[in-house]
Amino acid sequence: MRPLDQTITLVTGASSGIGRACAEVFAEAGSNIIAVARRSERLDELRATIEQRHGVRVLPLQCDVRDRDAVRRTLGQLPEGWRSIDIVINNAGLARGLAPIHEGSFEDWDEMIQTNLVGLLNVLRVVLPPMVERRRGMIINIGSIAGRQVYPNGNVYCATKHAVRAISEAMQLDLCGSGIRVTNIDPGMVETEFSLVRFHGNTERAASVYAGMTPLTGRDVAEVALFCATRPPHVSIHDVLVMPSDQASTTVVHRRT
Ligand code: NDP
Ligand code: 8X3
Repeated sequence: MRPLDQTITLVTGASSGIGRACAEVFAEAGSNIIAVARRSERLDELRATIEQRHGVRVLPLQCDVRDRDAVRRTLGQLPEGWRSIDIVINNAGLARGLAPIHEGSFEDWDEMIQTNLVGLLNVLRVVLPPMVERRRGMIINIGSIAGRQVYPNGNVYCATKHAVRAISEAMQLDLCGSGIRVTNIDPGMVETEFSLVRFHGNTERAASVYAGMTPLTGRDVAEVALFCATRPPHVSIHDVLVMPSDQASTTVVHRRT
């Protein structure tokens, strides 16, 4: 018996980084996986790998979380056998740019707000009502250290992650006694495609973010999420801050070079 046998976990942003690692780690624990992202070829590859390795079922769903109608259509009308979701990992998100507030790009701001905040809400609003009806379920929101501390030029990204934190706390109030647990996980630096996306594909600049220090891996974060999800039903881990040993805060990072 594995701890999550016969369960269903929905992961947004499952095509890369922390989300992909969550799909792997939760499948290892026996959960069937609904994998959501925009890049469908990556989701197909994930399905083949995970089904073969872990003997669970994977449902790949191409969906842009910013598109409210698409989220309603895709997650609101799941195929037979996939409707009873046990765990939702709200992970899809991104940073775009790193600029002082007076030089920021409206396009970058819109993309971050629409993905990290509106997208997360779109998903929650569709997946929560059936959970409330069943009086069972768990939501894991992936925030960030940037949701606790702002840093120079991080303005709007930090604001979206502060908002995720506020939503997690609000959900804990609204859903108290409902049978649904809400966990907020705030990671520090994790080496994924995050910085490549932030710097619009500039590989050199992305690599420099992690130079001389040892960042977290997606798996490190996924294992924390799994720990939270496998506590007994009367235990709710509300809030986790998980940092690389080399990082003390958003601005204090120990580098060996
Ligand atoms: P990656 O860029 O590796 O992964 C981001 C994932 O989000 C991808 O699967 C991407 O899939 C998905 N995604 C982005 N936009 C959308 C969208 N509109 N609709 C659906 N899926 C979307 O980065 P990380 O794994 O690092 O990031 C995951 C989360 O972790 C984010 O919320 C990020 O803010 C947070 N985080 C990251 C940290 C880090 O240092 N890396 C630290 C703290 C928090 P696709 O492009 O295929 O749609
Ligand atoms: C990602 C971590 O500090 O680069 O959320 O913003 S940070």
